[in-house]
Amino acid sequence: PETERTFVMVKPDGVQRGLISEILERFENRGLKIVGAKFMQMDRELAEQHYAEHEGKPFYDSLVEFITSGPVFAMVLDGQDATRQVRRMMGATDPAEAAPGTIRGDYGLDLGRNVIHGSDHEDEGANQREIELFFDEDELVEWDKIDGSWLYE
Ligand code: DAT
Ligand code: MG
Repeated sequence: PETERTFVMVKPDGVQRGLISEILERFENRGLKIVGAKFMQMDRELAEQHYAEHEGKPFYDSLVEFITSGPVFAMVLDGQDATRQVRRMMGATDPAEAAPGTIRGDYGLDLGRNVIHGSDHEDEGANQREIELFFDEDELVEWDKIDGSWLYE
Protein backbone atom coordinates (compact mmCIF):
# COMPACT_ATOMS: atom_id res chain seq x y z
CA PRO A 1 0.00 0.00 0.00
CA GLU A 2 0.88 3.66 -0.31
CA THR A 3 2.08 4.67 3.15
CA GLU A 4 3.71 7.76 4.60
CA ARG A 5 5.74 8.66 7.64
CA THR A 6 4.78 11.16 10.29
CA PHE A 7 6.49 12.66 13.32
CA VAL A 8 4.92 12.23 16.75
CA MET A 9 6.19 13.22 20.19
CA VAL A 10 4.99 12.67 23.74
CA LYS A 11 5.62 16.03 25.36
CA PRO A 12 7.27 16.54 28.80
CA ASP A 13 3.90 16.50 30.60
CA GLY A 14 2.98 13.15 29.03
CA VAL A 15 6.37 11.71 29.96
CA GLN A 16 6.16 12.97 33.54
CA ARG A 17 2.68 11.55 33.89
CA GLY A 18 3.80 8.11 32.71
CA LEU A 19 1.69 8.10 29.55
CA ILE A 20 4.30 7.00 26.99
CA SER A 21 3.24 3.36 26.87
CA GLU A 22 -0.52 4.08 26.80
CA ILE A 23 -0.07 6.51 23.94
CA LEU A 24 2.25 4.22 22.02
CA GLU A 25 -0.22 1.37 22.53
CA ARG A 26 -2.93 3.34 20.74
CA PHE A 27 -0.75 3.84 17.69
CA GLU A 28 0.41 0.22 17.64
CA ASN A 29 -3.16 -1.04 18.01
CA ARG A 30 -4.24 1.15 15.12
CA GLY A 31 -1.68 -0.61 12.93
CA LEU A 32 0.82 2.20 12.57
CA LYS A 33 4.37 0.93 12.16
CA ILE A 34 7.16 2.35 14.32
CA VAL A 35 10.17 3.17 12.17
CA GLY A 36 11.99 5.32 14.69
CA ALA A 37 11.81 6.19 18.37
CA LYS A 38 13.95 7.95 20.94
CA PHE A 39 13.78 9.28 24.46
CA MET A 40 15.55 12.60 24.53
CA GLN A 41 15.89 16.05 26.02
CA MET A 42 15.24 18.87 23.53
CA ASP A 43 17.57 21.85 23.77
CA ARG A 44 16.50 25.42 23.11
CA GLU A 45 17.88 25.46 19.57
CA LEU A 46 15.92 22.37 18.55
CA ALA A 47 12.77 23.73 20.21
CA GLU A 48 13.09 27.03 18.36
CA GLN A 49 13.49 25.22 15.04
CA HIS A 50 10.62 22.86 15.77
CA TYR A 51 8.26 25.70 16.71
CA ALA A 52 9.61 28.29 14.24
CA GLU A 53 6.12 28.79 12.79
CA HIS A 54 4.94 30.13 16.15
CA GLU A 55 7.78 32.62 16.73
CA GLY A 56 6.40 36.01 17.75
CA LYS A 57 3.10 34.66 19.04
CA PRO A 58 2.21 35.47 22.66
CA PHE A 59 2.54 31.85 23.77
CA TYR A 60 5.85 31.20 21.99
CA ASP A 61 8.23 31.75 24.93
CA SER A 62 6.24 29.58 27.33
CA LEU A 63 5.88 26.92 24.62
CA VAL A 64 9.66 26.71 24.13
CA GLU A 65 10.14 26.76 27.90
CA PHE A 66 7.67 23.93 28.36
CA ILE A 67 8.90 21.68 25.56
CA THR A 68 12.48 21.90 26.90
CA SER A 69 11.45 21.46 30.55
CA GLY A 70 11.95 17.69 30.60
CA PRO A 71 12.46 14.67 28.40
CA VAL A 72 10.24 13.88 25.42
CA PHE A 73 9.56 10.64 23.57
CA ALA A 74 9.92 11.19 19.82
CA MET A 75 8.63 8.74 17.22
CA VAL A 76 8.34 8.25 13.50
CA LEU A 77 5.25 6.26 12.53
CA ASP A 78 4.47 4.84 9.11
CA GLY A 79 1.06 4.00 7.69
CA GLN A 80 -1.63 4.81 5.18
CA ASP A 81 -2.57 8.48 5.59
CA ALA A 82 -0.49 8.40 8.79
CA THR A 83 -0.12 12.15 9.31
CA ARG A 84 -3.84 12.87 9.20
CA GLN A 85 -4.80 9.73 11.09
CA VAL A 86 -2.42 10.56 13.96
CA ARG A 87 -3.88 14.07 14.13
CA ARG A 88 -7.38 12.61 14.32
CA MET A 89 -6.26 10.33 17.16
CA MET A 90 -4.63 13.27 18.98
CA GLY A 91 -7.75 15.44 18.87
CA ALA A 92 -8.05 19.21 18.90
CA THR A 93 -5.07 21.33 20.00
CA ASP A 94 -6.92 22.46 23.14
CA PRO A 95 -7.68 19.41 25.31
CA ALA A 96 -10.69 21.28 26.67
CA GLU A 97 -12.20 21.06 23.18
CA ALA A 98 -10.75 17.70 22.12
CA ALA A 99 -13.32 14.94 21.77
CA PRO A 100 -13.38 12.18 24.37
CA GLY A 101 -11.69 9.15 22.86
CA THR A 102 -8.86 11.24 21.45
CA ILE A 103 -5.51 11.36 23.24
CA ARG A 104 -5.81 15.03 24.22
CA GLY A 105 -9.48 14.56 25.06
CA ASP A 106 -8.74 11.59 27.30
CA TYR A 107 -5.51 12.74 28.98
CA GLY A 108 -5.53 16.55 29.02
CA LEU A 109 -7.40 19.55 30.38
CA ASP A 110 -5.25 22.56 29.51
CA LEU A 111 -4.00 24.04 26.21
CA GLY A 112 -0.48 24.52 27.55
CA ARG A 113 -0.26 20.89 28.70
CA ASN A 114 -1.66 18.98 25.76
CA VAL A 115 0.46 15.83 26.13
CA ILE A 116 1.37 15.14 22.51
CA HIS A 117 2.66 16.64 19.28
CA GLY A 118 1.99 15.37 15.78
CA SER A 119 2.96 16.83 12.41
CA ASP A 120 0.32 19.08 10.88
CA HIS A 121 -1.35 17.28 7.96
CA GLU A 122 -2.51 20.62 6.52
CA ASP A 123 1.08 21.88 6.33
CA GLU A 124 2.51 20.16 3.26
CA GLY A 125 5.88 18.59 4.04
CA ALA A 126 5.72 19.28 7.78
CA ASN A 127 6.01 15.57 8.51
CA GLN A 128 9.22 15.17 6.47
CA ARG A 129 10.71 18.40 7.88
CA GLU A 130 10.09 17.33 11.46
CA ILE A 131 11.38 13.79 10.89
CA GLU A 132 14.62 15.22 9.50
CA LEU A 133 14.91 17.70 12.34
CA PHE A 134 14.74 14.99 15.02
CA PHE A 135 16.17 11.89 13.36
CA ASP A 136 19.22 11.03 11.33
CA GLU A 137 18.54 8.76 8.35
CA ASP A 138 20.39 5.87 10.05
CA GLU A 139 18.06 6.10 13.07
CA LEU A 140 15.08 5.11 10.94
CA VAL A 141 14.46 1.44 10.28
CA GLU A 142 13.02 -0.01 7.09
CA TRP A 143 11.10 -3.18 7.92
CA ASP A 144 8.04 -5.23 6.94
CA LYS A 145 5.32 -5.71 9.50
CA ILE A 146 3.96 -9.24 9.37
CA ASP A 147 0.33 -8.15 9.56
CA GLY A 148 0.61 -5.91 6.51
CA SER A 149 -1.75 -7.89 4.31
CA TRP A 150 -4.32 -7.95 7.13
CA LEU A 151 -4.13 -4.20 7.67
CA TYR A 152 -4.26 -3.11 4.04
CA GLU A 153 -6.28 -4.46 1.15
P1 DAT B 1 -0.84 21.58 17.46
O1 DAT B 1 0.08 21.16 18.58
O2 DAT B 1 -2.21 20.98 17.61
O3 DAT B 1 -0.24 21.36 16.11
P2 DAT B 1 -0.24 24.40 17.09
O4 DAT B 1 0.79 23.98 16.12
O5 DAT B 1 -1.21 25.43 16.65
O6 DAT B 1 -1.07 23.16 17.65
O7 DAT B 1 0.46 24.96 18.42
C1 DAT B 1 1.59 24.31 18.95
C2 DAT B 1 1.43 24.25 20.44
O8 DAT B 1 1.40 25.54 21.01
C3 DAT B 1 0.12 23.62 20.91
O9 DAT B 1 0.23 22.21 20.98
C4 DAT B 1 -0.11 24.24 22.24
C5 DAT B 1 0.48 25.61 22.09
N1 DAT B 1 -0.54 26.62 21.72
C6 DAT B 1 -1.16 26.76 20.54
N2 DAT B 1 -2.02 27.78 20.53
C7 DAT B 1 -1.93 28.32 21.76
C8 DAT B 1 -2.58 29.42 22.41
N3 DAT B 1 -3.48 30.17 21.78
N4 DAT B 1 -2.25 29.68 23.70
C9 DAT B 1 -1.33 28.93 24.35
N5 DAT B 1 -0.68 27.88 23.80
C10 DAT B 1 -0.98 27.58 22.53
MG1 MG C 1 1.22 22.27 15.02
